Amino acid sequence: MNFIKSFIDSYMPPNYSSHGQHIDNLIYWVHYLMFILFVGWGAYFIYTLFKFRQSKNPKANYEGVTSHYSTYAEVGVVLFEAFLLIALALPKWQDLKINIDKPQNQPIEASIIDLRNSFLDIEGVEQDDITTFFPENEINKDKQVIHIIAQTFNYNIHYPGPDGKFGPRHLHLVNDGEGEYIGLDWNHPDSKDDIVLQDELILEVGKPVLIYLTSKDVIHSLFLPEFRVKQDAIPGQKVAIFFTPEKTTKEFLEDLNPSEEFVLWDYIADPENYDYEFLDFNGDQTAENQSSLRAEIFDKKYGRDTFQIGCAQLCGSGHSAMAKGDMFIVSKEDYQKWYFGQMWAKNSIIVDDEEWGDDDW
Ligand SMILES: [Cu+2]
Repeated sequence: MNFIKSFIDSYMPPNYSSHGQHIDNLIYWVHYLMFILFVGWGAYFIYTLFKFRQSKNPKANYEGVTSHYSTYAEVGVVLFEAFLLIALALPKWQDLKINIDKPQNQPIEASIIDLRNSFLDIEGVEQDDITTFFPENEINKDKQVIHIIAQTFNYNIHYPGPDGKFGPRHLHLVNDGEGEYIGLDWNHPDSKDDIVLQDELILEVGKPVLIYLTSKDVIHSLFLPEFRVKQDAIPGQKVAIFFTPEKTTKEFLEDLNPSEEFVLWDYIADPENYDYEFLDFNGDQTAENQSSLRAEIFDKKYGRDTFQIGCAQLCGSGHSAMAKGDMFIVSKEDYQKWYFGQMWAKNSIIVDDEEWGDDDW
């Protein structure tokens, strides 16, 4: 059966999630069983061609089969399928969807603490600003909980922010023209620290991800092939998806071409007020961001784009454009940096508002 496995492997993307091997094994087994059925039915077909050939059976027999073997065989098939469902499928489902290991909480990286403290030297920044927007207990929860709201033809990604609470979303607040794609009520206290991105998913490697997926308009299907995730996004339903990414984008791309160093901060789309020169995550005082040229540059450097967030449902005329290569799996330290940068951007907006007030504008 090894030839089936290698045939399938030649068409499968690499697997970088902890549960992915189970999915792959299922795909192998389905093909093994189908192959056995194919050979069995094919042999039976040839046998009947021979047994009921015209020279031996010049006249048709209208009586047919009188034995009960076929009935027994059918009962056998039903019992076997019941066994597959109850003894194999249900426990495996539970294994995959319910018995999820939770990693131990680990302290925030020392370099992030340094970064965080260095902001205290800046004029106008209070200890409270830092602790409000970068509380240590929230950045390092045991899993990443994210809402994804699909629409034609984008994915809106909603992070809860340090308070761990998702702000409420309302239909009447949706305004695509103003960039309010998910109708988040920004005046609600739970919303003030929320992060909303479009077509950009940043995840920490090795930490379980829990995504609640829904859709704003038609049925889409969130597809992360390298992580063996595919789930329909259905309007009016909130579907939970669990997976744990096991490889960073950096490792993935540098495996493809070890001679080209991947610098994360050059390619993560920079939000408003995300001051790269100031935050200096690259450590070289450059603020140059090339996220808009990413696909082109990566194709040249590595022969392919980074992980794609695809849509696996024919959702409309723009469906084919709904595969966006903007999913970054990052190290724990980079995730904390990114998170801190987001919170810093929000914090500095608040500082700006307080300093100048609205009257000056
Ligand atoms: Cu779609």
